[in-house]
Amino acid sequence: MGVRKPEDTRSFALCAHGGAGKTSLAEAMLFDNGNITRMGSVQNGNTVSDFQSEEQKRNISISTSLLTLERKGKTFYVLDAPGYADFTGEMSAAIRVADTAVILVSAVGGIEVQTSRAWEYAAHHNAPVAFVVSKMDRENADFEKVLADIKSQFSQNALPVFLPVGAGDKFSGVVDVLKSDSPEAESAKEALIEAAVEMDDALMEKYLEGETIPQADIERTLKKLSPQKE
Ligand SMILES: Nc1nc2c(ncn2[C@@H]2O[C@H](COP(=O)(O)OP(=O)(O)O)[C@@H](O)[C@H]2O)c(=O)[nH]1
Ligand SMILES: [Mg+2]
Repeated sequence: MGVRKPEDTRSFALCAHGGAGKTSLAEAMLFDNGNITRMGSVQNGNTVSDFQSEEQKRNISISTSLLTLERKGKTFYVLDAPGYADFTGEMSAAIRVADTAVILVSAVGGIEVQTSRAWEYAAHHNAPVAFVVSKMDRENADFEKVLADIKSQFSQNALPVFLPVGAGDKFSGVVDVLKSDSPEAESAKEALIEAAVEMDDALMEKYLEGETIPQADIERTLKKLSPQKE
């Protein structure tokens, strides 16, 4: 495994209301990365993250698990924090030590009590936040509503970097907004470009002169966009 340099490591805390899909997302990440050859499920009590017998019996996460993924020369530490109100200390501690809080919001359930608590903890620990909208494959999944609620309740700076394609049984995946040429992603792309140029005078100048802004410049600048600082 060798020595891991700090600049080559990333850590993020998965936080959400209980049942939003954190443990399932962690399992999917491990599967996608080739760490496991079969995806376990919370129902079957065979996920990597819910390894304690009490977690498997109750089908919920009780303590934070640390998962490690090696990908593209980087080491990712994924902290799967439990979402139930009894264990919020775990969530706060996970956010405190991680580089980023990844807050899952179910496309069906929307913002719930522990979602807001995750947001408050992230603000308290000054942690950057990325939202993931889960359960897009479920009936009544409503991405637009979740996005509108995140904007109105948490931050107008929340802008989609990936968009879902379809919903419910028509859900077929996601598109990378900056890389996409699809007309559906056009306004989201424009919003990301505008947010980037507003933070960088040199980019603004290029933008106003009608020049195309390189994607790398947009991505680099967007990293400074903090949802916590309105
Ligand atoms: N259909 C569907 N079910 C999901 C998804 N993510 C999680 N689930 C289910 O939702 C339930 C709660 O998921 P879990 O990963 O334990 O949520 P956690 O409490 O946030 O860790 C389980 O029954 C999962 O199988 C998803 O994207 N789609
Ligand atoms: Mg869990």
